Amino acid sequence: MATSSYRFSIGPWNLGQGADPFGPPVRPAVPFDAVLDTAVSLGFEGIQFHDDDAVPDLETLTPAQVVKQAEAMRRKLADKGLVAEFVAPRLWEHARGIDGGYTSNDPAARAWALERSKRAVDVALALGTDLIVMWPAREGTAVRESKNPIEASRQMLAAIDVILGAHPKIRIAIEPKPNEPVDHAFVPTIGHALALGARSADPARVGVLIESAHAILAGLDPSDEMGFALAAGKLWSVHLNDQNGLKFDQDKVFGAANLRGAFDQVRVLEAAGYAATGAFVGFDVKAHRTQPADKATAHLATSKAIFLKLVEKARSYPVKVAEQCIAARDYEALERLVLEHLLSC
Ligand code: XUL
Ligand code: MN
Repeated sequence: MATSSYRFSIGPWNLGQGADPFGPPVRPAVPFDAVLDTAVSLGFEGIQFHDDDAVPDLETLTPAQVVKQAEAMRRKLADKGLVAEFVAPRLWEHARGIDGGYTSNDPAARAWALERSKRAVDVALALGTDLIVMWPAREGTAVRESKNPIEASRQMLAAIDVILGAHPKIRIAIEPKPNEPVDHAFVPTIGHALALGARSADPARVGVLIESAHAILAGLDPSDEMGFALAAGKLWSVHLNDQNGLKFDQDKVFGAANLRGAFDQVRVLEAAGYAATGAFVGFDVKAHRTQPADKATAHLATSKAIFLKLVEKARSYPVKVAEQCIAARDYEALERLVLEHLLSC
């Protein structure tokens, strides 16, 4: 079975130190080179970057210095047989982005966010990728009346156009999340993201990255969200993970909370021939805080192993029998067929 035709990617934030809002880090920081070595040893070909993962302290450097450092990173990746998948401008950690970037009420902060995003485009191109991921982290509100949602929607669209304008080849994958760190985000779902993209200066260059947990947090089914984007030819990356209901963004191992939901996601990727598009499968998962440092890559290995098992389940799904159930409108029989298929060895 050619399950190996999928390309897998990780980001350095997937090897975290276990800090949460109630407790400090419990594991030593993982040096960037160790992230790359982990990627190689677990069979991940792509590296996902926040702009300053690739070029630390990029705000203190000239644009030319930023490009030089990103080019050096590209060579480092190539030496290990790795490639960059995407770059995301990290607006949410900087002091200037405290109230959001593109939708900040402070015009100086908005100008900074656009400049920083243009630097992220430079970083992406120097790393050899044309993909910018836009996770609109603090583009929203905790106090609804603090921002004007009409103006904010226009500002989000304007930011997309600035990024598209930075280079004719650059593509944007919007990664919507309905909440966290904000209470309500301005681009909370795939529908919002695709609607904005359709109104942009070049709709062909705006697509989406779907994270399973983000869809669940919006009360939506990740596989249907994927189907919606795939039907439009807009699914340019995925962050597969899981989420145990409506709470904080848990980034659990793929399938850990809802194995059938994970199967449905794999099924829709298979049905669309996602692997053949060359787009990556990322697992935006984090190790439990309880996990010892020397075993803190298991969440990535497990997510990938479960994904590959579910690819086999999708390929061995009894399609003919399922079609008979559907033709007879016997959805109870279909339910049983799916459950028994998932339980079969
Ligand atoms: C946040 C999230 C981010 C993005 C990249 O919830 O998923 O890690 O994937 O910035
Ligand atoms: Mn993500």
